[in-house]
Amino acid sequence: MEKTFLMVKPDGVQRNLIGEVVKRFESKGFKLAGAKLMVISNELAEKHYGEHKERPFFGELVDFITSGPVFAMVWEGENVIATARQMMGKTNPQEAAPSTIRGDFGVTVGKNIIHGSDSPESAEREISLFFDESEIVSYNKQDSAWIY
Ligand code: RTP
Ligand code: MG
Repeated sequence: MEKTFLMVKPDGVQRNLIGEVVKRFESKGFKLAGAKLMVISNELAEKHYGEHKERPFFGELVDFITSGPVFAMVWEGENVIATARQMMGKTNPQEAAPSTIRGDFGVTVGKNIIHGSDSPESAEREISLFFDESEIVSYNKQDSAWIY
């Protein structure tokens, strides 16, 4: 089954939105396969956001994502990568539709609550950057039969 990497950013943690975010993906029918509260090192932040290295906001982005604890997660389900991106909403919360996480809780592009992998390649790369194989849990859930 497809897996994605999602992360409540430092602003989401400080604003008590961990539960809200987890609730949305749980209620949707996705399965949590790994989760941890952690502070991202500079080195990990630069690797994670490597694609934005040349962008003018790169320094700010790294400073922000390392500024406090994040809640890192792996979620599993059919088409979870694209569906999670839809549930997050557009990068800029001012353009994100209501009922999306960024549309409901964010105001500025720099503090947009949540990160989610944007492709199967990013998901694989980000899961292995943040999680050891032993931290990914494989298990059966009774509700699967009512979702698939
Ligand atoms: P993310 O990687 O965090 O899930 O967000 P995303 O795919 O929707 O957006 P991306 O283009 O990958 O940008 C990464 C993060 O950089 C910040 N950003 N700031 N100041 C700006 O113009 C600007 N543009 C992007 C956002 O916080 C975005 O989530
Ligand atoms: Mg991105």
